[in-house]
Formats: sequence, structure tokens, C-alpha cells
Amino acid sequence: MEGNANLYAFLASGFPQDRSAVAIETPEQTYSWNDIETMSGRLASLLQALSLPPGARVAVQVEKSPTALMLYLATLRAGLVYLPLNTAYRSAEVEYFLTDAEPAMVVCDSKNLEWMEGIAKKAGTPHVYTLDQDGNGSLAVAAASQGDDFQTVQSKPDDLAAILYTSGTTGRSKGAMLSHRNLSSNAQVLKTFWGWRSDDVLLHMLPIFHVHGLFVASHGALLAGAKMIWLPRLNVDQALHYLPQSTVMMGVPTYYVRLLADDRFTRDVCSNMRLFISGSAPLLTETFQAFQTRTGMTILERYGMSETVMLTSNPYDASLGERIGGTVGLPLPGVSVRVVDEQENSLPAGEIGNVQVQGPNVFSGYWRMPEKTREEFTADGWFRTGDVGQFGGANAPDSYLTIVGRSKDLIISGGYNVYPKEIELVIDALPGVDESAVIGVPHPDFGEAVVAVVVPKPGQTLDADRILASLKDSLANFKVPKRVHFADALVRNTMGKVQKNALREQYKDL
Ligand code: MLC
Ligand code: AMP
Repeated sequence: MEGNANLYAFLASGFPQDRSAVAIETPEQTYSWNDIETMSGRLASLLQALSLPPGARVAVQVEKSPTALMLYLATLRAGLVYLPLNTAYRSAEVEYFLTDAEPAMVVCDSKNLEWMEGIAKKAGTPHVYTLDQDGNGSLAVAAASQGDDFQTVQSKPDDLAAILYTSGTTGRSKGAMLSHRNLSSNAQVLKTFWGWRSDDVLLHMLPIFHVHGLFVASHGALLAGAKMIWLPRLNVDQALHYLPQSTVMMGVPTYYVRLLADDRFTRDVCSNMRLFISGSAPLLTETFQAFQTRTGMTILERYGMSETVMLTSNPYDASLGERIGGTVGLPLPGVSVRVVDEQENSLPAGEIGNVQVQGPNVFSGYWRMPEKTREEFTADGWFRTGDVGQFGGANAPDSYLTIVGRSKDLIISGGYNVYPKEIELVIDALPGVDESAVIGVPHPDFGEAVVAVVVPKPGQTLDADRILASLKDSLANFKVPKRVHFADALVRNTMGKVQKNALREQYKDL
């Protein structure tokens, strides 16, 4: 019989022989490897008992908890497709995802059950369960009567494992379809490239509804058979408490900015650490250098996306080179990266162009968007990342990639992506608004902050606080502008396009 390409089976091949060892530690409790198998087994039995069709989506919007991770693993084990949703999404946003993905099952926090049930009904989703941060809810009740000895289903490499929604330039989110092969191949490559060891201890503080926390961090520890210290979110006090017992930490740049802002974060606190990894947004060279000065350690910056998982990484193994601040390092083994001009001719090192990628990690396309999928791939199969870069920038060797900007109109705030169009559409629909432009401006904590420039209709006076209050009702909090400014008109170029560069320049100090 052919081997099983199921991602869970692959991850479990790295679990330690001693299944009684601690796999997950939270401030309240520990979970063994055996617990991972039985808890995910019980939930997988429940999913199987529901007789969901192959390829059915399981949409999950819950707070981070060990049980939430088990639900992810159970979905893989049952051969279904995991669809995580940011807990910050409001009902209007969730409605779009459920209507588009038509999941067979939704799991939500019990405080959201009422509106979630209404949306699920509209989307034709038959099963709605609750899972609270403490592990309680109707999911636990339903799973309690199930057996915990579950035979992980056979999956083929190209079977879908997960759909991750990423916002789009048009304001409409797209579901990136990731297969078991995409995720397993990337986990395998990172295991070697970052030197994962079974005696590692990962300090896991990232959310688990995105690539960074769910795949890069969790898969790394699971496949290595390494323990995770599992915290619900970034909390500097808790980080300072747990770092002395940890060996690996991953974070978006804001995590490093916040650690450095605390004088208690010292070389001593890091003495057990072997690796700090940053990604999801550009790490400022100042942060990279301040970290080196404070701790004597060098952050490893890597680059990836929802559609591709990880693409490039600064070296861990010093024989491959140094970690160079301002660069995102070398293409990972098996990943091809090229920088091209507008005609899609490859550019030599030193020249800036569009970054395109290929590899077993690259997704197969956007959920039910064949047109959009075709647009994002070249005829010869390269994925257009929308990032602008060069090989050999920042005084690095020619083999290192540097990201210098984005061709997509994207703001990354604290590691979360915000597409201006989505916010502009909501602002433009408010009474008294003629038009608006949303831009990202430098922010010391979030890297970039969302700012809106709003043009009132002639004769109308608008109130910034009221605009913000309306936006908070329909948009996740990280998308809500930190400031609203009013203008009489938006500066346009000869093509009639709003000149966002001019606006960014005008409002950069705010
Ligand atoms: C929270 N807020 C944010 C925000 N996060 N605003 C802008 N940007 C963000 N990222 C809001 C809060 O709701 C609150 O608003 C106010 O800002 C202050 O909140 P806070 O208490 O300071 O925020 P906190 O809860 O501490 O969260 C900040 C954070 C978090 C940086 C810890 O955003 C975070 O964990 N980010 C990680 C994102 C991530 O995992 N990205 C990976 C994507 S994968 P109010 O109005 O309530 O006061 C990917 C691919 C790859 O990109 O390469 O990895
Ligand atoms: P997402 O769609 O949330 O997966 O975000 C992916 C985007 O984050 C990429 O296309 C990049 O623009 C950005 N990104 C991720 N890692 C880095 C990094 N190390 N440096 C700069 N940008 C990054």
C-alpha cells in the first residue's frame, strides 16, 4: 500500500517514543503526546461520525487554546479541510467567509453563537458547535462520547488540508487552498534548515489562525517532537517568565519591539535560547541591531505568505552564511525564487523587480476563483507574490533576497494584512462621505498603522469619532484606522488614480 500523505501522519512521525512526555505546557496545565493523540482522536471520531463529505470545510473562529490545536489536528486526521478565522473578525466579515466557503461545520466561541448560527443557516452549514478558551462548549460535550483511538484517514499529497483566507486588492478576500504536500514539504524543509531538535522548547505566543502561528510554529515543534509553551497571546510579563525555559521563539516584528521596550528583557533572560525568528512583516534594521546589542543574539528573519508558506530564510547554520539584517535570506531548499521586470524577464542581482516563486510549498489556487488564480500565476507556473525585491541588496551576497516594497496596495500592521480597498469601501458607504483613501504610515509598535483620509460631501461636516465607531461595528479592530483626517479633495495623477505616495508623505509623522 502507498504511504499516507496525511499531514497529521507526517507530523506524528516526529512525536517522541515516550508518549508520556510533556508536549504542551500552559500556565494552568500540561498535555502529553499521548493526550495529543487521544484528544485529536476523539474529535476526529466526532467529525467522522457526522459523515461529512470528503473535502468538507470545517470553519473555526475560536480563542487560542490547546483544544483548538487538537481540533485542527482532528480535522487533518479526518481528511477534512481546516478553515481558521481571525477572532477579530466581526459578523459581517465572517458572513462573507462562510458564504464563500460553504463549510459543513462551524466552531465558534459560545459568546458568538447567536449571530454565528444565523450566518451558518444562510450559508447552509448544518453543524454549529461551540468551543471556549477553557475547552468547554458543545464540541467537548459531543466529543465526550466518542472513542479516542482513531485511525488517521489516508490522504493523497494533493488533497486539500486547509483554506486560508487572505484579503485582496479588490477588497474581496480569497481562500488560498493548501494541500497536505504543501504543508508537509515546508515543515520538513524548515525542520532541517532551522535545526529543530527534540529537546527544543518553543515559546508559542502567536495566534493560530494564520500561517505563522498555526503552520510554521506548531508544525515545527510537533514534527521535532519538541515541547511547546502555549500562551494565548503575546504578553511581555509571561514571555519574560517563560523565555529562560525556552529555546526557540517566533514572532512578528512587534513582538521584538515590545520585548526590547522592557528593561527586564536582558541577555540573562535569553541565556537558554538558541533561536529567535521574525517574519510576516519587515523587521526594521534598528530592531535587528538593538536586539543584537541587548541580547548578544541575532534574530533570524524569514519570508513567506499564506499562499506559499515559507519561501526564504536567513541561515541558522553558520556554514551557510550570516544572518543579515534587512534581508530575508536564501531561498529555502526546493523553493525557487526569481526577481523579474515588468515583461517577466529575470533580473540579475542588484536590480529591483517583482518577486515570483515556485516549489512544492506553493498553493494550487484560490477557492472557487479560477480567474484570479490564473492571474496570479505566469504561463510557466511561477506565482506572483506581489512583493518587490532584489537579490543582493543591503550589502548582502547575491544569494540573499531583500524585500524592498510591495506592488500590491497592502498595509501590514502588527503582522496582520490590511487591504485599503476593503476599508475605503466601508468608509465610502457612510453618510456624508464623498470619497476616502486609506494608507499605511510608519508606527513604532505595529510597524505600519492604518490611517484614513476622508473627503466629506460638499456642505457636510463629519466627525472622526463617529466614523471610527461605525467602522468598529463592521471591521476587525486591527483594520480600523488609528487616525481619520479630513481633506477637501484627494490628489490624483493624470490617470485619475489617487496618489497614495503623496498622502503617505503628508501624513507620515502622525
Ligand atoms: C491589535 N490591534 C491592532 C493590532 N492588534 N491594531 C493594529 N494592528 C494590529 N496588529 C488593536 C487592538 O484591537 C486595540 O484596539 C489596539 O490595537 C491596541 O491593542 P493591543 O492590546 O496593543 O494589541 P495586542 O492584543 O497586544 O495585539 C498586538 C499583537 C497582535 C501585535 C500582539 O496583533 C498579534 O499577535 N499579531 C500577530 C499577527 C500574526 O500572527 N501574523 C501572522 C500572519 S501570517 P482597540 O480599539 O480595542 O483599543 C503571514 C505569513 C508569514 O503574514 O510570513 O508569516
Ligand atoms: P499573508 O498574506 O498574511 O500571508 O502575508 C504575506 C505577506 O507578508 C508577504 O507577501 C509579504 O508582503 C509580507 N511578509 C512576510 N514576511 C515578510 C518579511 N520577513 N519581510 C517583509 N515582508 C514580509
